[in-house]
Amino acid sequence: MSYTLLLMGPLLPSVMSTLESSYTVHRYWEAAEQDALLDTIAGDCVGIVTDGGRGVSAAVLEKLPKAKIVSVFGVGVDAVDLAYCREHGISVGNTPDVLSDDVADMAMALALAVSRQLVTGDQYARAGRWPKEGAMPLTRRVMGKRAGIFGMGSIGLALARRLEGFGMQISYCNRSARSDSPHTFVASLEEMAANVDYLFVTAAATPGTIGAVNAAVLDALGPQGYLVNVSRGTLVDEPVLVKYLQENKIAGAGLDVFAEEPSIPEALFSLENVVLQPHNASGTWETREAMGKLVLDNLAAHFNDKPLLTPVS
Ligand code: 8YV
Repeated sequence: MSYTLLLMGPLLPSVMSTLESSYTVHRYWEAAEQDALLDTIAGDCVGIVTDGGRGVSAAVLEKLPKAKIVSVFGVGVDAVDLAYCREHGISVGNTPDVLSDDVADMAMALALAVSRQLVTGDQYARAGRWPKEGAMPLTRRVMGKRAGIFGMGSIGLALARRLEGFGMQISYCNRSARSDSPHTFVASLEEMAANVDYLFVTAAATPGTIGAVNAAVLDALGPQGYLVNVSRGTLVDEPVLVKYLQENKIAGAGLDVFAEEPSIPEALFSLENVVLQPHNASGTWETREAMGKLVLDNLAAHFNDKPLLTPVS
């Protein structure tokens, strides 16, 4: 008899098929009556699989008292009710490190795209404007500029390695200085923002970081500064960011994440100083396969009474 799991949302097809060949899987997002599904499986369901965006709420967890593992397809666990899990002895596993290079690549790509106006240039070329109107407007150099990284975890470190290749002066704002980083530690986000051309957001969403990129930080970044966010939209005061972009109070933004995904503030769609992505920084076949393997390995470890490979502490 296989273990019964609840799957909150769709994952990579290969991961879902391995999951469904090893476990009895109930698909929450497809259920017409979700509460009824929870009632039906409550006596059997011993684990939950979800992704970083969906997570799992206390309302679902409390209906499944036998579920003692939440295996998350993603590094961010802000959508999982961790306090509930802690209180009820539920293990939580996530997928750190395997996605850091892709997320750092996306941060770099967004910085390049918004500074060099890649999307605008592409549209200019495709619309046949070059032969008619001549060269497109000039853009801004990236090489040698000053970069500040908010959140120097595995993704921040991977990003710093890329920024070094662009000859950037790098500073970072983190809970504490890192002995394994040669870059300049700045305790205050506002102070760091005042001294950089690019502010990269790579911190996890926690009560201490949510809303941290506020008007004061964007004022400090100033009209020559770019914001790049590959973490969570909730770290930024989004209405203020939209206003600042409309009024050119910052130079531009590269955004992979938003406060109310999958909604994106419509006001951003008409702005040329913004490059948007639909939360796709970890979205490569290679990384999603590696994330899926970790999700499955964490489940296997749990059901074999072994420590999770990548537990959330
Ligand atoms: C994923 C993420 O997009 O790792 C995270 O925290 O946000 C992303 O890698 C998501 O979890 C997959 O749906």
